[in-house]
Amino acid sequence: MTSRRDFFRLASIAGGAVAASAVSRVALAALPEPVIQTSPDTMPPLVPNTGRSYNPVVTLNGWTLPWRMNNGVKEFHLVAEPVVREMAPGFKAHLWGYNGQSPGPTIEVVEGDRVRIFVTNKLPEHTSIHWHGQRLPNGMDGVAGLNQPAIQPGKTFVYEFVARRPGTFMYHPHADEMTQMAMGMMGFWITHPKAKHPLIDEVNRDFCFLLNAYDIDPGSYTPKISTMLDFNLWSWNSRIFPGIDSLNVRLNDKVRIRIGNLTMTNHPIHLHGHEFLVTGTDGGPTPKSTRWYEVTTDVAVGQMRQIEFLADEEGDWAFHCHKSHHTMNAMGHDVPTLIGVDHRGIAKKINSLIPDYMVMGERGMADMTEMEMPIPDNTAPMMTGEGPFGSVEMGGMFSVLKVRRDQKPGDYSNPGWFKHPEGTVAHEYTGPLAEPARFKSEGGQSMPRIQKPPTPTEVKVRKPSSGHENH
Ligand SMILES: [Cu+2]
Repeated sequence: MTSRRDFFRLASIAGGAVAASAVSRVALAALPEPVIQTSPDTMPPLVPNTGRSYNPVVTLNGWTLPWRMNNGVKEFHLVAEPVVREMAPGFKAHLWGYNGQSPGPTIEVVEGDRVRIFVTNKLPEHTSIHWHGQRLPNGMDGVAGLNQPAIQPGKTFVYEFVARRPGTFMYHPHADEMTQMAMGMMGFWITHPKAKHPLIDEVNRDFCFLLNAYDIDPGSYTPKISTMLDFNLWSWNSRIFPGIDSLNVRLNDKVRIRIGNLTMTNHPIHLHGHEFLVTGTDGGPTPKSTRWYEVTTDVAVGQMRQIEFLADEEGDWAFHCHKSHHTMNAMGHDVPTLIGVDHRGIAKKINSLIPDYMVMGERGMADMTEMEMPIPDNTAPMMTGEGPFGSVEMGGMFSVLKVRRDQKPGDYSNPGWFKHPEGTVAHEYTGPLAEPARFKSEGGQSMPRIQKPPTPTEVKVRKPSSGHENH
């Protein structure tokens, strides 16, 4: 905390315009104390106690960086450093991030705020920060080599600009980008409108998270940085299901969720039980005439999306990426589909050589979650999550929107499982089963085929075994 005396001392130092350059010894003494976060839990919203007021966001499994007011300027201190991030209970990754966590803390400001951000580099190599999506002086844009010299290890740089337009933004390095983003260096930035905005509604709950991805071999701790597409951990704010907190809201709350994508592929984000509007993109709020209701929105690489909906259906609603391999955790990729393959003969032969040999996946992969096979130290099961009715068989980019009648305003705590009203849960049918009636086709092919093969070919669907190149 800054004392009143410090405040006036700082005010005299920070008079003129500051360029993105190494700060002097005198200014170093004036650095705001860096705030470090050690917990991966979702922190309560940071209600502003200085500056213009606003309705703060909640960062999923994250937090908002406190600031200090210095002569009307909001001052933040980011520390780029190696961190240990718990990606799910029992699974810790050695990443790079900011202020103790990956992603870094969310920065929240108000349209028109003058913002000064000190960036201290405690990484073993140089870095920089690009303020993704912002209007700012060219020298503050953070592309090392192009707009500024890189921040060398041990150095502190200062960025300063006015948050000119309200919206959803991100920050990330623009120096050795492939390494530093693969290691988890990124964060969220929210600029709230300074007054009532015709295109920005007041909401009861405002959540945000980044889409990120890692390639960490089972049993190891550090991401492989040369991976371009074939990641094995698909995460929200460097957390994987069941490590991602639920989004807990009150019945009839107006809810906004802000999503930014810093992975190398697109993610169709899908919400169950409600229809939402895309109310904001990279460029700010969307014109009302461009909004239509949908249940899935694709967030492409480098994009931000804001969705909004009325949470008017009670229950535990799945909320996830719709690419099915993005709701799974680390697994071998070259797994052929074995559904429908009869292993009995083979298993017998192999068992005579390897007594413990076990065939997997001939009824799908769900049986693998029941087997609870031993997994290497420090990894997450491929798909898991114990729900009220059994395993959810999910991993990666999956969470739950919990809508409750009795959730208090401003209470973000997990209310537990939904208690379904009598007679509203799908259940087993135990009556007689009729023989299936088969439809006869009414159509026919438009033209006969020539050079027909002598015998018809039947194709059985099998996933390509070459990996995930074609996301
Ligand atoms: Cu995805």
